[in-house]
Amino acid sequence: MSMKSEVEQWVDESARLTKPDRIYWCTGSAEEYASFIGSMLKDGTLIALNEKTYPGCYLHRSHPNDVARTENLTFICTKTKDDAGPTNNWMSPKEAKEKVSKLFNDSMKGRTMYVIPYLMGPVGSPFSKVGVEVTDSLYVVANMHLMTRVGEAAMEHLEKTHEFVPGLHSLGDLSPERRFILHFPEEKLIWSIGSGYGGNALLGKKCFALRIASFMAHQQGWMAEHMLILGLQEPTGHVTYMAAAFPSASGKTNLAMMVSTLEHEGYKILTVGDDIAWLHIDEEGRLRAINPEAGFFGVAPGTSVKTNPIAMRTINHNTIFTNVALTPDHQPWWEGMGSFPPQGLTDWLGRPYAESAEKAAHPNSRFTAPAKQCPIISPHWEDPKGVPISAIIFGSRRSAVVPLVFQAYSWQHGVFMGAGMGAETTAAATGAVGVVRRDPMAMLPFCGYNMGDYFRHWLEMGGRIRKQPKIFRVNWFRKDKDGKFLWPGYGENIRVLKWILERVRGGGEAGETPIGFVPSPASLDTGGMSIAPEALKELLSIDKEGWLKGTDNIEEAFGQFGDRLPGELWEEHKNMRQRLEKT
Ligand code: O2Y
Ligand code: MN
Repeated sequence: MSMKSEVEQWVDESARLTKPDRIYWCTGSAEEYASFIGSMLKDGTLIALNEKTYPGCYLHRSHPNDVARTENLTFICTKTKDDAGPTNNWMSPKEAKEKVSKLFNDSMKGRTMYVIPYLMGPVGSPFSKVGVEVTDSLYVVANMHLMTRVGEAAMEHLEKTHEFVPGLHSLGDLSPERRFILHFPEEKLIWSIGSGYGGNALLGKKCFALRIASFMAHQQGWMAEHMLILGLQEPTGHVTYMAAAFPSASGKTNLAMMVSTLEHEGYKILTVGDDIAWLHIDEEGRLRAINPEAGFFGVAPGTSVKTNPIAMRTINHNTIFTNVALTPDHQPWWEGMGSFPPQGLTDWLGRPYAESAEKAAHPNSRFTAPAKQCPIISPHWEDPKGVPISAIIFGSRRSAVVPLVFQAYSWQHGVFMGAGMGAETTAAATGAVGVVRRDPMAMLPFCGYNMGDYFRHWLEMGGRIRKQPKIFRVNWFRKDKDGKFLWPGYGENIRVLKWILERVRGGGEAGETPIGFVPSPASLDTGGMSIAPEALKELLSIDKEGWLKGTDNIEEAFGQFGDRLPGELWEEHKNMRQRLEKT
């Protein structure tokens, strides 16, 4: 059977269950996108934005109860609970299908089913993979057009690779009681119902490119990670590529698009990706990364000409905004955009904005924009071979304890550092904000299998990579006793990346500490920036008591994995505690 027929067979099966009135196969063409936009403008799904200042841009307001990923309704449906591990919600495939097929039954009656064949990764790359999403949401189709490569490219890749990940999506009735995001990694299948928002509904992103792909990567000897990819260009013109894992809404897009404050010295950033990296080992034993996505689905609040001028230039045309506020002259507006809320502002719910009210834009409001519009997109962002990775960076929001930057002693120590990473929670998922939880490698919500096995996979990959990237931890978010950020962040983060680059080259001064190699204040290039020497000292200081408490938390977190946690990580844990106790 041809691959097209296999896809058709699965689409027929899905249609028998959901009973759409019509089935439409997406081609991915510009005309198709324009016609979908036209339909959504007509039925009110989209509002056109100011054609002069935001050409080709639209606003969508999601259902007010459907504004973020819902981790509590997200399940990994492996045959055994142990294979999903203690950090995932689990349902058996049988129970999941019985329960949720009832919700899919007739869910597309009166609606059109859109079939979206899409490619994750550059055209022609041996590392790219095909997904087919069927959905009854045109908003999802339009976003998939921006975030992936839809149509022909996917079908051609499919004929060569004979493998696709099917994803069945329906808005259902949008009720959280009947909302489920289900992953069946063993059969590489996704079912999502009851949400039309972001990570729950654009199945190529978190569902495929992370949860299903991490499972495939474990089986096949590669890695699917929640990482941005950037190139750091130095004065000679040489570019060094780094991949950095940060939890949701912790500034990955800002870092990936940073305007360096050392540009006058010749240090600048080139963007490869802002959220997901697929990493393979090449023939020479180097780790290479591709960005599986074709667009950015970034958090709007906090994005401004000051914090991310490149994003502002990326998203002022051909962009879909979701849940931002609307000015009277139809421009998008959000908190942290750098201007006061204008008179006559309409909030994300479509109500007149009152200053006394909560936020005008939802804290998890988003923009969806094509990556090719990014003014500093790397010329290699679609290189089929990927880009060679020299440094892996783990970062998270920590207002205390964790220094600005430090380096792991070895790959194994770096895996321990990533596996034990603590992070303050953000608005990207429903639940409390600002609470420290362990978020290993920033993959807690995205790992499609037992994280104990995931850590083992990291260790094994390290054994196979001949030219190992060096591993670092960063924290831009440390605060002083008055609650003020100690580090200015944004474009100044280039100074940290410059130190990382020096360390990659075998240079850069650093002291051995219980937690890793920490730069001395003098070894960071702070020339021309205003930072008090005491602030710099505090940023690089080791809070022994805080770290000891941290090792207790890590012990508890590691304990949940039982004998699936690699012994090497317990060894690193013991060594760190001993080093701390000795100081
Ligand atoms: O709220 C959502 O559904 C979006 S989540 C998201 C979107 C883009 C990049 N990262 C994330 C995330 O939660 O990590
Ligand atoms: Mn993310």
